Amino acid sequence: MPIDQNKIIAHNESIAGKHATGLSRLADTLPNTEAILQKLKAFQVAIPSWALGTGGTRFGRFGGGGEPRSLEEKMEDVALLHQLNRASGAISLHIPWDIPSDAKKIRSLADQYGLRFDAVNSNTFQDQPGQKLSYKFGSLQHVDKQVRRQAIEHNIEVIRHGMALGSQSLTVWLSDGSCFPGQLNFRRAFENTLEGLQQIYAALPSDWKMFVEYKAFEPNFYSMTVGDWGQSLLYANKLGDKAYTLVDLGHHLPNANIQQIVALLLSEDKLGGFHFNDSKYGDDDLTVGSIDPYQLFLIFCELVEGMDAKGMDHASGLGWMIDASHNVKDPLEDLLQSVEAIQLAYAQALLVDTAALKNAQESNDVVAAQEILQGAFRTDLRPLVAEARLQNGGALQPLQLFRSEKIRAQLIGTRGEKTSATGL
Ligand code: PSV
Ligand code: MN
Repeated sequence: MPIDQNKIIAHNESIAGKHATGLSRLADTLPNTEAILQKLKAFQVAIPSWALGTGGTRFGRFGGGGEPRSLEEKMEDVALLHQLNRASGAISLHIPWDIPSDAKKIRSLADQYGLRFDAVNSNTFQDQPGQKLSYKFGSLQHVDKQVRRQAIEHNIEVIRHGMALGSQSLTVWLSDGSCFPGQLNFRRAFENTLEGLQQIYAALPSDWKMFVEYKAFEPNFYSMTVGDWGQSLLYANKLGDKAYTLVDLGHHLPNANIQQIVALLLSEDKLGGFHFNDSKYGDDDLTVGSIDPYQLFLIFCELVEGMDAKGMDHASGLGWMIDASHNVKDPLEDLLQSVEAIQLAYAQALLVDTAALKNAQESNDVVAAQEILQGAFRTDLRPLVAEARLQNGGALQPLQLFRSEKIRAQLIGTRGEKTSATGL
């Protein structure tokens, strides 16, 4: 295993007293800490394989050393995260960046680590070495049928890789669109894309879901063929019951009310899942909760309320994934922060007094509604999240332990200073 379990136990013992004080203070003042704790313990967030190495911008990349060099090492990193927080028990792969050389071996390694494979992601936004036709002018939308065919076949290939690993969902994000007025016939681009998605959908196993991810801009800056939640929903509705919209928090125009989008997609039974991250301007892919934790909390309020209304299981009803990667943090530390931010927002949303909020809404008491939401948001539930980790066998303070054990230095020792297997 990536870290000796005894080290986790020793770490927990060293701060047990302080933790117990914080926890009992919460239990004494809040009504439902035990119920929140049980839900937190069941909640898992998938780690994207491409977030394990340092990201970059188009201006440069500053690799941090000790980054994973192979799929096996990426899994080792996720296993380490999971050992520390017990909330990262799944990995999301991107094909062809993560093609398993031997699916059986990879699957048994995952079993050994207690990991499962979350959504597999296709990639028609880059040309790969040896690829016959170029995606320069799009993939599923392309004017050339041969290019469309190639993109469809790639997606079907991705499904096959996912099946071999026990994955149960495919995420399709298309960079398709146009950079200039007149470049593209919007209607034909939509029709071609729909036809392609239909063929991919037809290849989905019966127990799979297909997530159609939208994005407002980048790499195309005049139009995106799956540019917003409305377009994604249109495709998903036309495709069928196994197709859903995927919400990447960084894929909206500034100031979009993401929580409202989430509420409506959920009520239409078309919300598939998330790519969590945070942003100030666009698709910044920053650490979850680092810029606007209140928005994250409000999103979780809609999720908890909407999922409860539908009787959905919080842990398994939707696809919970992170999609973040950047230049200046240790990627593993960043992911520990991201998972914790998600757990905190979830716990705070569970704390909301839903009956009182409903009352406030029905009586148009705007002030009371704000007090209720902000009361929950301003409650420090970190001891409860730590307790969930403890009860699941993880570390009370994963980040602290990661640093005190000098885990990055150890990884640099075994993997070297300048390594990277991320496709980005
Ligand atoms: C695109 O910006 C995106 O959010 C999609 O999910 C991709 O698969 C991922 O980032 C990696 O490029
Ligand atoms: Mn994404």
